[in-house]
Amino acid sequence: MDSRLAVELAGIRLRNPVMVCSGTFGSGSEYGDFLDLESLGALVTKSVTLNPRAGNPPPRIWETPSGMLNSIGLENKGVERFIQEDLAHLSALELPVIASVAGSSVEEYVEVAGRLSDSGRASALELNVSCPNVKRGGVEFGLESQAACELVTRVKERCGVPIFVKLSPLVPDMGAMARLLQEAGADGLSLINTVPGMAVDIEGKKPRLGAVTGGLSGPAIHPIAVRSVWTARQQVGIPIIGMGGITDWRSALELIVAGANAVAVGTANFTDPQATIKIIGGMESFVQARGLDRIGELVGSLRV
Ligand code: RRO
Repeated sequence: MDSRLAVELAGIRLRNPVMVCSGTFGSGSEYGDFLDLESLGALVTKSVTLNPRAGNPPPRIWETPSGMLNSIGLENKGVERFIQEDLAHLSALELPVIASVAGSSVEEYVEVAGRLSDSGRASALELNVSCPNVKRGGVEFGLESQAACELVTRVKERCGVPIFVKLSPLVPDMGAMARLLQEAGADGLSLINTVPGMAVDIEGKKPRLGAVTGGLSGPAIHPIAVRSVWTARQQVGIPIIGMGGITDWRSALELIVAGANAVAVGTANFTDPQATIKIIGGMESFVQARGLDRIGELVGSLRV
């Protein structure tokens, strides 16, 4: 382990800046056969709601050129079972766990966040205000700054752990949104969620996804993520977790140079369960070759 990769995010110490994105890593244990979870910087769990949700009709996944559409529809077992079954096991690891929170009302977000915070088993929370695949509780809290800021204020009043806000790339003014969220007390930002999209079967004249539309992830969206991180970084000092289409250490470092303090790998885990480990190795070689004392020197080092 190379201590030059260590970073601190909102008071949480990570052994390296490489995390996994919400929704792409199950509850962690599914990947235990492929890698040592304690090699990761942190793990972000799939978004949970107050009550269990069955999710959207199949098909839920469609592969696209350089990407993947998903429409899972926030399937989850509900916050209580998640705390008892998944967080209990994850919190035994030497690994910061960030629990992702969703809801269809401010009250639901506050309740779910409060229970997770009270459990003492999450190092931080990620407020998902950018799910493209549900009718309520998705982007309506995350595209309009007043609604997003009110949500953050309410959740912060209730919780004792740092709060990251995960935003959609569709936020009309990413810089202004980032600044207002920082003023509202957000401890950090997670940029970006998937990009709304759809695909069509031209023979059957049907949508490829059961829910018709979905969220696009994978290399196709990486430049959108870099631009979102860079735009937000010019307005805020709070930590940014950069994500969207990371495939290797170079695409991860692009986000860091653009302004991210840490990165999260998502779709790449599906094609290579060891993608994160390879990215960490590549970062180690990079800091070594450049003679850097710590990877943090690269954060926002972009010269424009
Ligand atoms: O469950 C999903 O369909 C989903 C969620 Br909650 C999200 O935040 N982003 C995404 O691409 N899919």
